Amino acid sequence: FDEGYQWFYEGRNGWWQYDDKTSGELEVRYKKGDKKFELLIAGFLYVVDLESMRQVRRNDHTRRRRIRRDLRSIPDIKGIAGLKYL
Ligand code: V3L
Repeated sequence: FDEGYQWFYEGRNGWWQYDDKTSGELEVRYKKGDKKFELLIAGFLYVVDLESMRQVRRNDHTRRRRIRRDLRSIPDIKGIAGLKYL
């Protein structure tokens, strides 16, 4: 894992950090140069596309969110995987 980098998915008014396990998987795929792959997240299969930087629910393509790899210190982080920072 690169020092200081994290993975985020889009929320309504900011970004959520992926849980550590999923972040680790994303980072490994990213380093391998994978472009498109499936991930199981909280019981649902999502297709992650690292070229368009989106995650899309596999069985419902209307459920799409932007994703980003960025420094841990970006200001508009809401929390981790739905768990709000206080
Ligand atoms: N990791 C964890 N939960 C996720 C992820 C993910 N990568 N992707 C979707 N979900 P959809 P606000 C989010 C959750 O895209 O107030 C946040 O974590 C998603 O949770 O339609 O809008 C918050 O818990 C949603 O509950 O498949 O910023 C919640 O939304 C559910 O899967 C509200 O965040 C369906 O998402």
